[in-house]
Amino acid sequence: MKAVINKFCFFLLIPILFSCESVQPPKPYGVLPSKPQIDWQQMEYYMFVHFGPNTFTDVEWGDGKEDPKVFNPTNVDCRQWAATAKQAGMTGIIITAKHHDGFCLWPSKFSTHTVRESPWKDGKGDLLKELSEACKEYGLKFGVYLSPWDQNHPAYGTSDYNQIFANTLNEVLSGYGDVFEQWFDGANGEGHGGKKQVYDWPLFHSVVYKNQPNAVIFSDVGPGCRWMGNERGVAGKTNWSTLNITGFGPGHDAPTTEVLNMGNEGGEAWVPAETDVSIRPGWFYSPSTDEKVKTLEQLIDIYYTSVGRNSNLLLNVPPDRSGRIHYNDSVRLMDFHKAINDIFADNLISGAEINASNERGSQYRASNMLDENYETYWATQDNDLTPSVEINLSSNKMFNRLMLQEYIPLGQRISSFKVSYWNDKNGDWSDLLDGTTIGYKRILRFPTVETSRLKIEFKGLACPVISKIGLYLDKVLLSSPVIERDKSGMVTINTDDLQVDIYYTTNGDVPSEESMKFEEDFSMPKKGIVKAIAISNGRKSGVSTKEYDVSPILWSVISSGKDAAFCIDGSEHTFAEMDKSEPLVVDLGEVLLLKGFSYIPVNNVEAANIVKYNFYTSLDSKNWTKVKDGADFKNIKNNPIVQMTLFNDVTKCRYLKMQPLELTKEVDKYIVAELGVITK
Ligand code: FUL
Repeated sequence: MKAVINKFCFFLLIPILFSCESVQPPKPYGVLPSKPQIDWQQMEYYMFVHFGPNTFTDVEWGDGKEDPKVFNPTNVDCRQWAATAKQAGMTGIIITAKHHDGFCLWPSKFSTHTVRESPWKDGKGDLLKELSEACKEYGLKFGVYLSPWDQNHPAYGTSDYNQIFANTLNEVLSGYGDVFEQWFDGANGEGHGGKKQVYDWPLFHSVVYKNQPNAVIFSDVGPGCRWMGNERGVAGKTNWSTLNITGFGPGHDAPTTEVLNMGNEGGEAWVPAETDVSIRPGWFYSPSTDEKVKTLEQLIDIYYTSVGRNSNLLLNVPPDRSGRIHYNDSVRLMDFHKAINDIFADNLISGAEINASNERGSQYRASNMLDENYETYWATQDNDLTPSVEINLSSNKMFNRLMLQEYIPLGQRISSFKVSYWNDKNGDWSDLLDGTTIGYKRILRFPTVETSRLKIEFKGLACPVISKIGLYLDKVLLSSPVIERDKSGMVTINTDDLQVDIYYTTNGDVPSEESMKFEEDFSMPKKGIVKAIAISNGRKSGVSTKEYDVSPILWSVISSGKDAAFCIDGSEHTFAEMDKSEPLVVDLGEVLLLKGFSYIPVNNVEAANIVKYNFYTSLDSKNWTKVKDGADFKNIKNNPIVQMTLFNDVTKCRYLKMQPLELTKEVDKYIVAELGVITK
């Protein structure tokens, strides 16, 4: 009897075995990610930490001449950084082990400009040790940023430097356990005495792979992952993880920022995008940015334009001068994490029925897109490049977010797609959106629809291989109020939302329903701080903050130039355009005691902003004192944010003169959004 059953079972099994054997998985398309790149992509969101002498000197780029004694944090707590990252939902931390100033956060044998020479822990500290251990404790991956550009090292610009940098790299990558990402900054400026260096990238890469075979190498062009072309947090809507790399290199040799932003369809190598952006305006901590931490809405927006556009998000959270993450950043991160969790907690597609126009076989059925397992996916037969799927929800549902994920181990295959929903009113399908690429993860935003049916039509370079579809309702936050002050010092507070009340404070307190209600513009012509919140039926917006110095009410621009007065009208949205040969001269209308000035460039990487300049002050517009000689705004090309510049001494003056010497691009005219003062 036993034998009979066995035989019988065997015959039953034959069709199953046969059907399994006959359906092969789809063939991979184009270049493919390596296993470390797949693991890296699944990390999605992790922390960048900029920490070093610049934390204490209030500059974005130190010049390497800083006394190592400036690095003197009183209470470094890497466990607090790791705990914050973990609680914020992050998966790792990348630390600036050495920035352009050459200062090493570990006691390197190959430099005399390190923590060893600083007063921190009497020169016995090792930040990489503390952070790598904290990451291990909190289950986070550890990564390192090392800048080849080194303005301190005496060998920079000589034939010895590349080997010295390789030794440095070797030290970092062999001494602190696993490193998931090696971040190479492509910046290549001058070192001692204007010396330049040609970097030996093959040597640097070999040191990485020798020590950390699974590390993903970041640079403008990879090879592990790429810079996505701006520091604003906005990856391309079209974003290929493939890139043409022949003839290109990091820094000056990089492809255009547009190509970096979008990748190349059918590109030669798998080099996915990473979005690096700071939670504050600058990369390093400054007390002047405590009130300028990005709002919750800005962070959520960045999530959609990075993780939601096939890019990992590397969010910079710079520790303060004590060596801890500041309360303001930490609170914002927790709110951000909660908001993202809330939005994506409830996948409205669960329980839905899904039908595809084509299925490769039962192993690759459409319902694989509804489970949580990334490894199971829907695929069609090889020759069907334009299939569609129809989703029937069990009842009418409201949603405004669609998430799609390709199974990237088989390549990036979708080149476009179209989504429509069943419109009960018309009794027909209505267009919802058109998209281009998907990649590892794509999240689409659209106005809320209520429907029970959704249709997605795909177009692939090869047959689609889709791992997941999700539908969500983002109960969009109330918009944070926009605070603006005009030339005369009148402050107005606006919001896009209807039927909300705005409350504000001018004493630095966090506003609430107990605060002053904004009903009409108010005057604040002198220094001050305004904080505002929108509230509607218990729902609250994020808090907006604006800090002001004296308003330009009495000011006038003396130099000619197109729309010259726009650079002192209180608005960042308008700008003056001047001939490069002509300085910008401003009459303050009264004598002021100034600590420095502020310059707001036009916030666009393509704008002709000022990089290098001379700055003068005067009491009578005839006798000028040069207070800045050949000074420059660091990193202004990639990150065109407000520049706060302090003079060496407090200066009494009535007139200001700024003479540009170099612009972010080679053109004859420069532009200035706003010029302001920092009074004593
Ligand atoms: C840039 C640097 O110049 C900035 O200072 C910052 O480190 C940023 C992440 O990369 O290239």
